[in-house]
Amino acid sequence: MSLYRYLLLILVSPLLLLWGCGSSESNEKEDIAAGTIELADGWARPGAEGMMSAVYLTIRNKTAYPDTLAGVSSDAARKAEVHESYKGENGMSAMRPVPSRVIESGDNLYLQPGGLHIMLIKLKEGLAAGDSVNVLLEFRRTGTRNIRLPVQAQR
Ligand SMILES: [Cu+2]
Repeated sequence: MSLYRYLLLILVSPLLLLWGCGSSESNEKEDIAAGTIELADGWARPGAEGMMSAVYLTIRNKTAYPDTLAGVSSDAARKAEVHESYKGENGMSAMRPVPSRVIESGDNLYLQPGGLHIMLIKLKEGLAAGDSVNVLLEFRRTGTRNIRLPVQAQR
């Protein structure tokens, strides 16, 4: 190693260490202290008036306590439920309502195609790609959260 490179390394190393301190792990701890439930990657499927739509998102519990997703609603539909998809006896995929779901501190709850989702039942108006939709999520500990999500055909 040339002397020049050696000196450069000595100069740069402390900077790398500083960057290391700003790693995602310490950021996560700060978020947990701040106590947020983070809602990310949300979207809804298009649907015709009177029919259904499915809503998907990621819920990250960055609080220091478990929280429970206790209910959902939307002004875009007569009814909204949390559903899970499962394989029926005949191998057909089916879905059923999930009354509530606990999210441990630091855990993520993924609502995604083929798994958990929010079902919007009897849409008051048709939803088309490019529209947006309001969804209310009720958390037992941190309260109600409103999120506005894009309607899109696929993710
Ligand atoms: Cu469903």
